[in-house]
Amino acid sequence: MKQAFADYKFFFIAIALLWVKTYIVYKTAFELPMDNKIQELILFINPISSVILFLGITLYFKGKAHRRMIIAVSAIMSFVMYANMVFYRFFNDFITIPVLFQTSNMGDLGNSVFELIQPTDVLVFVDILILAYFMRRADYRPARASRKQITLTYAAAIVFFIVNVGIAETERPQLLTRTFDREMLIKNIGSYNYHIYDSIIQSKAKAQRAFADGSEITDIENYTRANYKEPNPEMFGKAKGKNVFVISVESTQNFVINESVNGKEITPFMNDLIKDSYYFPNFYHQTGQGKTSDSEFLLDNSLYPLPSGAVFFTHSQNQYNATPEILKEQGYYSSVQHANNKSFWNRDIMYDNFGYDRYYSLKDFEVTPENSIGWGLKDKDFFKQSIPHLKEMQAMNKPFYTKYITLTNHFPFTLEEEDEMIPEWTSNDGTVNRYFTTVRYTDEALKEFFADVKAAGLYEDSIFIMYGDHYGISENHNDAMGQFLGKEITPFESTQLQKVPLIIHMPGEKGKQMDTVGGQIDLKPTILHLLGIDTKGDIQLGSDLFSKDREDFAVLRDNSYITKDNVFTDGKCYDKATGKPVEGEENACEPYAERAKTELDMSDRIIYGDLLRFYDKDKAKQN
Ligand code: GP9
Ligand code: MN
Repeated sequence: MKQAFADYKFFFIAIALLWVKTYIVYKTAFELPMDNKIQELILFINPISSVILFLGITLYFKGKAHRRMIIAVSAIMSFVMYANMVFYRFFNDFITIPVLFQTSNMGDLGNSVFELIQPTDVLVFVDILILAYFMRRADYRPARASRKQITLTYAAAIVFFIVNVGIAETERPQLLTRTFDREMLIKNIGSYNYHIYDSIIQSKAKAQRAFADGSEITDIENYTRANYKEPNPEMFGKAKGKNVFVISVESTQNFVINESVNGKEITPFMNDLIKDSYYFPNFYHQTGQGKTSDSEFLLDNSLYPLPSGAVFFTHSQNQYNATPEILKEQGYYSSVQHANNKSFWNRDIMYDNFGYDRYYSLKDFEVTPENSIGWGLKDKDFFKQSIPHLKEMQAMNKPFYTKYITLTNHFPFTLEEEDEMIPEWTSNDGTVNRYFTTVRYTDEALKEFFADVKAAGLYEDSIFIMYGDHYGISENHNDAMGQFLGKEITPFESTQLQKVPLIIHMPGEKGKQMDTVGGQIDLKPTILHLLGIDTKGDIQLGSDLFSKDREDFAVLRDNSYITKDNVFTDGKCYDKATGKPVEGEENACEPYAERAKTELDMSDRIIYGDLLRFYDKDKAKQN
């Protein structure tokens, strides 16, 4: 035994290094709040099983090859860790396999990646260099390990894993069978095991499609039929035959509306527009890891995006019944305008699938270093350059549906001084400080755009639907947000910060504030009904925001849900009036719990099983 330790000295040192390093990264690079000592213990021991598992491979090699394998395995595992660190800085989340294969996205991150990488990051790899140096100096060349030694090593990995999961199960029952969030998985089984777990989940998804059969669509159809809400007769067809401008306003949260920073209004144009529009202050984004693309998925399908990965990537081959396709039947021409690579978020493929006639992407805009910042073309130039596209669409002699996706108000929220309409805020959180200034810029771009649309003679015959795609300020910035809002950011407040503005502007209509609780899932039936298109019989999980029968309800992709009076998040039911967990009547949220779960599950089933391929809409409509 002692001999084995001596023979494979560096093998054991490598295990210890990787193990301890992983723990240090957990504690320094991620925010993993610990409730008690047991959780801390679980976190400490959770890397060991996978570290042994993977470094165990090196035992199949002898001499120099063994040495090289130690370096290779340590480097790969450290790199996986590092990729998670960088990803976390941006998304406040951990990588999942589908996201990992979005390499085109990762490449395009460009500027943001630069902002996310820090000089101290080299520390993640330094120990490997030192290890390599000492192995060489010691001329470490062990003989091939015996079968018994290898078996013992793997047995140790298994034992560590069982002990790990055993303790975790007592802490968090049903950890692996129920869907918890990624943070909880990392905390309990560790980042490497999490990736293994994730790959199993993803393969399962692949299998799900293969095994799905047509009968499953029936109960989904029954559910959506039963939950269908009759349109408000005063609003149905109100915008029949009009052009539709959908404007996805990057990272814009509702808290900036009617707010000032250092005495300066953040969104003066939108604040004005709201006065002549239908404005929904209780409207939530429902996106997951697919960010903007998830919001687009919600918009055009009235289905939820996925609990992990971006549905635009993972299920772009599915059958959908998206808005552009429906509008085509009604004689509409549809397009998207966004000055980014067409393949970003796999948009080119997915748009085609949704039935968009045209995608005006990067190559359709003139993008130069002068008119770009951060992620690309500045919003003002983007809107300006879109006017000729509108003329093109107009020349088709058909009404059009066009979706704009803005870009300037994107992390890291940079702007040239000449474009700053209001100065940055002055907290010690640069991201939050800059956010207000870039939101203000986008607001100005919108103002100019409306003027240009009017000048082009397109205003009167159109309606405008503007909404925020998702949050811009993640929970990593709760301190500064707390300072801005003058209150502590509790899980309740955090959920309320997921509100994004929704403004429906119809020229000639006065509009009003609509307090109904809703989300992006409701956009599709709302828009179609305004255009006088019936949605009864459609498979949709949202409902018309103008419907008189509507219930106040929104489910977020992290399983939180919001009703008229309550917010359920983080396992607690909060009272909106007080912002505190409901006391006494614990059941205030309970009647909605089942519905929230059912709707998310149903949506996942539709997507994983590609169930819409079994749905004959025309036949269903006749019944
Ligand atoms: C990229 C833009 C921003 O094309 O939509 O993407 P996001 O990071 O917000 O999903
Ligand atoms: Mn976005």
